[in-house]
Amino acid sequence: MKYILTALAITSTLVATGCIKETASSQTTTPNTTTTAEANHHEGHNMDGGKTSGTEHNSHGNHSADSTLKPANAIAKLTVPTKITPKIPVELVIDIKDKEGKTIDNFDQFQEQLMHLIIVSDNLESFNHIHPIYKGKGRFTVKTDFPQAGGYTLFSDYKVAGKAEQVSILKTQVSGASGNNTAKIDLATTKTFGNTQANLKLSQPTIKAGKNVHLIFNLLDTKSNQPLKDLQNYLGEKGHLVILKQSSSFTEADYIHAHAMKDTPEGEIHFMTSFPKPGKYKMWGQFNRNGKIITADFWVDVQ
Ligand SMILES: [Cu+2]
Repeated sequence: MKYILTALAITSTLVATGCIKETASSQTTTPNTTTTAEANHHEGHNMDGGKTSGTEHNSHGNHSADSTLKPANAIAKLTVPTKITPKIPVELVIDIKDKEGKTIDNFDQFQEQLMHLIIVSDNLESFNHIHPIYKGKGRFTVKTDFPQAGGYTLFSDYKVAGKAEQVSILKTQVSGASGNNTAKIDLATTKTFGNTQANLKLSQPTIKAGKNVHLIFNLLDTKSNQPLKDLQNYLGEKGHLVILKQSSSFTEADYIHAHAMKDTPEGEIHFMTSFPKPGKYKMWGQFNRNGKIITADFWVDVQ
């Protein structure tokens, strides 16, 4: 099954109107979603406006059977309070409309939710994965806080009923003296997150852009030093992996969401994906340890 992803430039506007800020976003692509249910063979990964790039087997595909669906080309608008202060919860309102400005009413669930919202700070230090509640008439809301001052990008991932999954990019600003906006790139492959030690292993010594790579998260209990035995499914899968390419201004082309492969050894979570372009990428693996979500983040360098 072949299909072409057409990436259009994202138009983002930040309008301050009275007591609210609004950010509009539109694009017409399906997200870079990797599924392990099948390896969709579509050629190239079209960030560059339509050229296909070689015949490398590329597993970027939609969620399983969705690859025949058409994009909805919906537009998301974010409304937040005028002033967002670090660590104070605020309500985020996301309205989904069609190109004509008509409200979209019906959405399909995927990964057990109607919308997945990934929020990252511009320096990629903070990561938040939340699920806005559908209020009807195209409106999703969620309460959250932001850890520090500075710019944030929100990747709102949803599926208009009967259409392909899509990602809309939204941006917002958190007030206060913003610290370091440059990403701290740490290429360590062993890190400890609470009582979990995560080791990242790659199927090859260097990751090449456009080539499939197998990412293995080896998870050990820090007390027993044994592979985790208390892993449970998270949002219907053994784990989820969000990958973002370091960028001064994110687009949906920088976003990859990979799903864990099935039938892997205890304490190991495997992902298969490919990175579209050379650069530094940060990834956040999320796993469910007996009801508690662990987020394990790593940087990788793609040649
Ligand atoms: Cu989610």
